[in-house]
Amino acid sequence: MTEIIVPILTPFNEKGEIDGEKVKTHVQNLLRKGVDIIFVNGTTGVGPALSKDEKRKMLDYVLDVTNKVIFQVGSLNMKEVLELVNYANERDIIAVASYPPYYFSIPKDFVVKYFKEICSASKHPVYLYNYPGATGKDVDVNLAKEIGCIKGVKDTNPDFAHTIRYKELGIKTYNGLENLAIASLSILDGTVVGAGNYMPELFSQLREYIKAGDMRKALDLQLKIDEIDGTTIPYGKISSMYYLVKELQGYDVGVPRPPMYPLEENKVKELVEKVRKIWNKSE
Ligand code: ELE
Repeated sequence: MTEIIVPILTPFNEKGEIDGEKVKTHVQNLLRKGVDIIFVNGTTGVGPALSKDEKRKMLDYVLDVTNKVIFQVGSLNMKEVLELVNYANERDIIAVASYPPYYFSIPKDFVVKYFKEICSASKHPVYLYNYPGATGKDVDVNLAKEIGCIKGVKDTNPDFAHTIRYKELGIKTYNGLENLAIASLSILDGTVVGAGNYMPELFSQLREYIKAGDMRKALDLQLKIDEIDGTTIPYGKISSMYYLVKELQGYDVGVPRPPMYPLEENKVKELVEKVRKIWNKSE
């Protein structure tokens, strides 16, 4: 069966500290609603904005509930990357993942070296998190081939043809965009969806429709998901999720931490009303 992977948001309290109990409640609910794997320290989990200690804490809180985990270790500090890989080595997880070194203009062979170093240090399979729109680097199928040790990829890329090509390497291949979930769940190994934090059941339902060959229903549901996901953009997709989990899943996952600013009360009310209206529309 194809996999639904949720890049888990990172629950913070008012002081900006991670709240471990909230992580666990959230993971339990996601698994109950059909999510297969938790991706830790991704974009939605504000991975680049977490300290090394916070990244480790997130891993352990999730591991208290499940070992179906992909642990994102990317950083511009190589020492930290390797420490996180070693931390993962002592734990039972599916894979470690990393985006390439971002921000700096570097030649491709530096990217190759970066991933090779991770592979040599890791006892777990190493997955590539390719998100050219955010990192400014495209580690495409050819570069992944050159790296040689990549065992899976999450490609956050509107160019689905780009994602499909990784299959040439015979590796686990996921696309990371909500609006391509229908395609990812049909022909790839699954989908990685941030919006799965607050509407996991809709992605499970989407997978059911696809499995049953009911593509018309699947398409209508995909369009509903897109409409909901699109509604959150002006409010900040990541900030919105905290409020939508509370509203739609029924438990508290804390607040976002600046620079993901919390939303004012009137904005939350407006957002929730809009989303509920779309959610409750019949397909
Ligand atoms: C998505 C990104 C994409 C999910 C992660 C994910 O969070 O790690 O703003 O939709 O382009 O790839 O969150 O973000 P948007 O894999």
